[in-house]
Amino acid sequence: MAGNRIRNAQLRSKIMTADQAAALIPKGCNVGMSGFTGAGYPKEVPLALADRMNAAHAAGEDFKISVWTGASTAPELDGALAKVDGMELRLPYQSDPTCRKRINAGEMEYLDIHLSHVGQFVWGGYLGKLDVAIIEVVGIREDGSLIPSSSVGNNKTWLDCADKIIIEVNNWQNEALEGMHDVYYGTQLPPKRKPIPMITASDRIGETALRCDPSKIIAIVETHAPDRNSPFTPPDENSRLIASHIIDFFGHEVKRGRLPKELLPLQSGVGNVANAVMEQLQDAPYDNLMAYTEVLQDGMFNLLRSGKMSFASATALSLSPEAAEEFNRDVHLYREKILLRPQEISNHPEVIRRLGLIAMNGLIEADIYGNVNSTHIRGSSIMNGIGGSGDFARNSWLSIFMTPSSAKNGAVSCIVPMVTHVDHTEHDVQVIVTEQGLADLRGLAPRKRARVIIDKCAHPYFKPALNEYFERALKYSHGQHTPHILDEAFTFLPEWQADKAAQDAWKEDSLVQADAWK
Ligand code: 0RQ
Repeated sequence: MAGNRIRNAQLRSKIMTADQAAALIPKGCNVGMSGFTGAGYPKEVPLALADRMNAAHAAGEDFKISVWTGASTAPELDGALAKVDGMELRLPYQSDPTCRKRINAGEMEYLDIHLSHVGQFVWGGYLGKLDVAIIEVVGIREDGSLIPSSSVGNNKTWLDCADKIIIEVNNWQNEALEGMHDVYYGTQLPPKRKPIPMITASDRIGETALRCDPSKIIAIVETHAPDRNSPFTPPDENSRLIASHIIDFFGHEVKRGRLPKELLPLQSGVGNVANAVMEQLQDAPYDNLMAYTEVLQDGMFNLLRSGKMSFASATALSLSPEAAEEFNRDVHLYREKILLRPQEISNHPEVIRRLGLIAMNGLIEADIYGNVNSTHIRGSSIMNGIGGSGDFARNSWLSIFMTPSSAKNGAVSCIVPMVTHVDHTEHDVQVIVTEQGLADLRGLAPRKRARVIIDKCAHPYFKPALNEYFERALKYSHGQHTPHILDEAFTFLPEWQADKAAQDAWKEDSLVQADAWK
């Protein structure tokens, strides 16, 4: 195994152990790591670095770094570094439980940036200097260029901007991945920008490998480990209902001539619900589907396998262990069907707008006017991050958000009077879907939106309270464009709803307030 993936003979002299490579990473530096939604992240150096940090902390020394990635990684990276309290700051998207706990405890900083913005922020110098890049690749070519792994993410930016580079060559990933990447080198900073020359999702516009200055490489570590994605849960009843509302809606749109019969390129977000929608498209009457997305999960992979989908452009494969094994074995079958691109291209607003995507993303809560919170619990605790949902929601042809109508075993309504944190404003949200139904908000002014969202999307248990809130807002709100009772908008919580006395007190108060405003 040793060396044969490293075709540049000179670079072979840089091969060392993960411990030796980790020893080259200084305290307090900014480190750009590969990895996007559990794919293509470095598997060994971060673990060795965590050990080093642990030893330093035990000896009473401070040892933290700032970690920049493409998106979420895995327990061997985010989990390991968070566990030893080794991260000063993390950006741009994470979903690790230990990391989340530290962020919400105020023990580490988290910058939740639109995924398409990260590259230009780094190029613009707003995030400081990138000291070290740690990048997983499948191999190194004779000319020193790098064959990307199962994700591309921000690797191009990290390699271009970092002072020093550590490479992990993962022998587990199939070498036949070579040729499935499309790395575009035409992006510039303003005012020198030119149009990105992509007209359809399948256009190849760049190179198959990442350019890399060999003099910056300080270590090469050989690994042999699969990406550690978790399995998807089989679609539950709610996911199946959400998927069928969306598929019915597509049928309606095709019938009215508002969508072509092969639909438009699909973007599908992370998680089980997004995956279930893709699974259900398998039996829907659409062929020649295309995807222009950031994450390619099992559901989409199955569509490609069956031939229902002819092509998918993404920045990462985020497959269950079974699907990853299958893909790794049969890469040759997908060579003409998948392109992996840098996230600044997969999520680029210009391309998303030009291709006219159908974007489908999850949410935590939506309000009766269509504002969406994708990231925060009760306005203050982060769940994962905005990821690419903002890039797609604002710029797609059709922007769909989906969620079960309630969370926490039915205790919490996901439709609320006013969201406790806004990621996607009412202006970026065209359709909201729950297992109860689908609200098409296009062309509706706020009061009509409220009626449709409550009527179609709210859980029957919460519907009366939402209607009651809205009716009183219509009566007492200061303004009638987007009627609200501000003192009450955030008290729509289960414990408050169970407390009749508290509700009566609020009603009294809002009457007094409304009088004061008159
Ligand atoms: O928490 O597992 O602890 O119970 O939120 O919710 O229903 O499992 O849904 O996995 O589809 O995730 C928005 C988080 C949905 C995801 C979000 C709790 C719920 C559960 C997850 P538990 P579900 P999903 C492309 C697009 C932002 C990024 C994005 C996300 C957990 O879709 O991160 O879209 N989106 N990127 O119990 C309290 C509520 C709640 C709630 C849900 N109202 N109150 N808890 N939960 N609603 C990909 C990338 O950008 C990389």
